[in-house]
Amino acid sequence: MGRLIDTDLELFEIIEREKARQKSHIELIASENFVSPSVLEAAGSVLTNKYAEGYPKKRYYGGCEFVDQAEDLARERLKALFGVKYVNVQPHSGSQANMGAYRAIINPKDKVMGLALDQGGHLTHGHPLNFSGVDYEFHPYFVSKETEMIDYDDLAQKALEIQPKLIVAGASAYPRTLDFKRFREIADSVGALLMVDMAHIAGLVAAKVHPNPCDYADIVTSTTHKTLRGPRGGIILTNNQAISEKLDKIVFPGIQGGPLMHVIAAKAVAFKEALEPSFTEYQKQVVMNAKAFADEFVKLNYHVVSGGTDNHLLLLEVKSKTGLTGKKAENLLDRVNITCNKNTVPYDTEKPFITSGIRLGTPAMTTRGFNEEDFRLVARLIDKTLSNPDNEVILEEVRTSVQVLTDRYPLPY
Ligand code: DSN
Repeated sequence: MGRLIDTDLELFEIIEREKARQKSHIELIASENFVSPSVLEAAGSVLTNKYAEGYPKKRYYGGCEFVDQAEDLARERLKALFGVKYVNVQPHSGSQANMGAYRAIINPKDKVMGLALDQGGHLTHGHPLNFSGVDYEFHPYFVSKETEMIDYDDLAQKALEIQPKLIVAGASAYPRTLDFKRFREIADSVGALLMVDMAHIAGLVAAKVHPNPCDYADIVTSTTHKTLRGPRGGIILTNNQAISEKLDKIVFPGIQGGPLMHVIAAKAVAFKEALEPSFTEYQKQVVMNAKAFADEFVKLNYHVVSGGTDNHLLLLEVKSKTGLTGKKAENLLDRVNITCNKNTVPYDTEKPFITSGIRLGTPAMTTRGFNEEDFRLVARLIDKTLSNPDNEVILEEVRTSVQVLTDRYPLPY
């Protein structure tokens, strides 16, 4: 046994290369963030050695007294963060959280409605190859062609026709505030349950810069590593005791075995950080940065989906202004050390692997200290890159500007 640098130089160097990439690139993937050294420390702690199947004080293994304390801490902090009565912090991921939530409240073959996957919905909201699409009968709802925002009237009408057991609200590429009150009213109008997957916006919700779905939904799921800025993992929240009791049995032993106690400890650290006033300031800046970013693209004559953003991300339709597909734009931006992902835009005519757009998020670079002016500059660098795809001199100029920016805001690792 020894340090990684001594025992496995090959892997050590891979990690060092990834660290250097993270430091030197402008990270705009809307679902990514940079955790604090404290979160990293807990995630890399000796708690990874411990098996703890079950829940605090009801485990199937001895020696759980300290991991019990870690899980209790995570649970209490999470309840305080979202003002909710019952939580489960064991899901290994957002997908596991969603599987647990579905199984707790609906049955196989039940009808469910979720946002269309090519309009911002998520894999676990009914993709035909995902367990959600296999186990349940999903029906999509859509954004309006005119406003590119969720068409709640159309959703209400479709819900009347379909009579779903469950409506799922939540998205992985939707730049606008979700109207949970309206979702609740629509669900109630057809006797459906409401589930909110707040993975993307959980940090904004915690900081009260987005309405809290826990006030409206029967069950809420999230990941912990996006705007919430914790380790990779999932969580489930509810105010309903009966749902909570069923859910705990479904997460373990229903779909998971031993919880990842090192990750649960890191979740506890992240929840503590999110309860601090500085986290609210951070989330306010995330949103202000996204607005400035979107505004600059509008000034540069890009089609910003829905005309702007209320949250941490924007969807940029690149094809009509630059002639490039989303895939080409993503690859080109990679070459100048700007990382983002191609993304379909509403009513896209390109296939999901090609797309007409890119998704841009502000959480990660806001963590590093970027402000509105920095994001306006990044918008201009993106435009310069996409407008000059074959001009190596200009691409080199952009790379230099990226390096100036990333050097100005170092990472603490
Ligand atoms: N893959 C995540 C995202 O990028 O939004 C969702 O799970």
